[in-house]
Amino acid sequence: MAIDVTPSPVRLKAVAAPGQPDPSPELEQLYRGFERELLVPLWTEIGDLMPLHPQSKAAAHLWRWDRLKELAAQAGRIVPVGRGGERRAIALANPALGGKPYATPTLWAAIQYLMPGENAPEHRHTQHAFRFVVEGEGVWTVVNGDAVRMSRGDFLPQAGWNWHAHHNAASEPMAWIDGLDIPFSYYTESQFFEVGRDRIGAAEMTTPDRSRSERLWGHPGLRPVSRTGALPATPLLAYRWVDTDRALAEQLELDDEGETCTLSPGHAAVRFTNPTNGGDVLPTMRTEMHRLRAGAATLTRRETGSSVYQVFDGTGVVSVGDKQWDVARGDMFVVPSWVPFSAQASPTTQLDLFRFGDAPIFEALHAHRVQIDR
Ligand code: 1HN
Repeated sequence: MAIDVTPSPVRLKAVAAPGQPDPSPELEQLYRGFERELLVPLWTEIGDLMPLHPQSKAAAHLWRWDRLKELAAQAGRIVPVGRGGERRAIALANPALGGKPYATPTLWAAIQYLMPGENAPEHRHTQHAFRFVVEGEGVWTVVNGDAVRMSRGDFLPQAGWNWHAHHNAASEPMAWIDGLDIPFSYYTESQFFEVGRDRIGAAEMTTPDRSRSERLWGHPGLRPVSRTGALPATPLLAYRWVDTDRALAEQLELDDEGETCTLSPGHAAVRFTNPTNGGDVLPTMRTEMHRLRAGAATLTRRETGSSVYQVFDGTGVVSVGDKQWDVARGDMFVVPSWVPFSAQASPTTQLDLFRFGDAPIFEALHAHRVQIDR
């Protein structure tokens, strides 16, 4: 007769602790019975299942841009880009998430690298994505046949299920960062993926200064009257640095003139929005650019959900829970759920921080909470 020796994944230990039944042979026997039948009692688990406040599994962690760039360049020399692997993208793996390519429990963040003349093949997926460019230019991302230039400071959202490919038309390699809701899609088992053409058409290899999407949607406060419906994600494929920079600079000027328009004195911030409904650019991700005047600091803030930051420019000090780092251009770090965050620009340079987070998910579920220490 075959004996089923598959071990139960349930492991229960009788321990003497407040709120726990006293260990005894009968209790051990009960727990072995639970294990055999794949049952877990609430009284052994309640502290982990129902903490008094979020206790993220993720760790606060920082990745240095010079290390990311160096390894991405090395990958550029030895790893081809093509069908199958799809992208030369190298993800931040949070040290507390078991080696998975997850920066936080919901967010993927990666450095992507494309050599001169290279093409990343066309595909589409339901995961929402964006690119943000901390340095360089020369790559065009081609979205549904629309070639969109990528340059320093540009933010390029890429809503799920749009065809996209990338093409480096320059004589230099280029790196940028990708943010996607891959871990969230993974847990919710809602992913679809489809390959497109191996090579985009010659007509899409053009390098126009302005994409079709910008010509239609990239005019502040103006929308085409032929397109009045609210869309779940932004149709604008590039938010240019000249506009972001000016919005931040003018917010700080108004702050100087005594208008209360910043988050705190010397801390300007703008959110990238969907021009069809004024909300976040993507259904699952919130993206913002923050600027701290030289010497200025943010308030200390914590919120449900997680964020990833990249230093766009300047130097300063950031605190995430009990960690503190001196930061410079390109450095990336993670702020887990409900962990306090603050930043301070160095005394002599302003600090620009690009931020993306999963707040739209929490807001949609009425689970978003923010606490600010004033
Ligand atoms: C993807 O399509 C891109 O298009 C970047 O650049 C990162 C990570 C996983 C799956 C698809 C891109 C990705 C990705």
